[in-house]
Amino acid sequence: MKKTLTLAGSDSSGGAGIQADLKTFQEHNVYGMTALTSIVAMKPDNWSHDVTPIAVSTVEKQLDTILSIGIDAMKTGMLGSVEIIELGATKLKANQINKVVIDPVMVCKGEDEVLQPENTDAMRELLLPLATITTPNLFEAGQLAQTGPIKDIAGMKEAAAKIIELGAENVVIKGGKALEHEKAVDLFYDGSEFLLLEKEKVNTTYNHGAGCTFAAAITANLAHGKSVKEAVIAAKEFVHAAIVDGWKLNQFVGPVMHGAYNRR
Ligand code: PXL
Repeated sequence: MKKTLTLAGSDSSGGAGIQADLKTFQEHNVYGMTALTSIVAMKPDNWSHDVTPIAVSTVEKQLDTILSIGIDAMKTGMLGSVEIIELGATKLKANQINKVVIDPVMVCKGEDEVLQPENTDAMRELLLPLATITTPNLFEAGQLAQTGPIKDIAGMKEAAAKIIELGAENVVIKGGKALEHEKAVDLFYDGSEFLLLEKEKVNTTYNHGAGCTFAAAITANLAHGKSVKEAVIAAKEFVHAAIVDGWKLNQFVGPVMHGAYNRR
């Protein structure tokens, strides 16, 4: 059985975070383990997010448990603090983990809580050099590459090149629906060849957890031994189906359907 780790936060509403990761791992027939970094709760009346960080010493104990077992691949999600980013980088290096998906979560969709610039700096400096692949959305790519807002494919290419310079082996920038383009485009770059992954845009707002699900699917595919490019291409199919079958959970949020691909 292939084993995977997610170092990420809990989304109590079940669509994103470690919940998305575990559901996605299960759908890929890998054994998922979790090191929880933070707990996100939503206010019932307006769904504003409330984030409780987990003590760094507790995150470390979880990582030590999981790394004593051993893993085939891992991902990161919401990390919450510079201390946790530093801890993650230290453990990754000490254990020579070599299939690492860095999903540089900066802010939840629809939330405009103040960015923590020190977290972005720490992710750029400590985690990108350890990344087999990083999976920023347009906003996160602009922050990591320090290119400013990205609007088009030329901007995505410029940011992707910077992110490779910063030390990531591969990058896939999620253009999604926000990009000024007729299709939903993600841009994959391995330092030598750009690959545009295009899909019809899905007209839905029920896509909560799509980013986490995509990164978790890449992680599971890497654990199974796929090449990075194959892992990304297969993950895009998986998350596209999950978005097509996204559904309304309540008046505020609609998660992707993590099991949609396998049910087709
Ligand atoms: O979708 C980003 C995200 C990641 N991780 C956790 C979250 C969210 C958004 O809600 O709650 C734990």
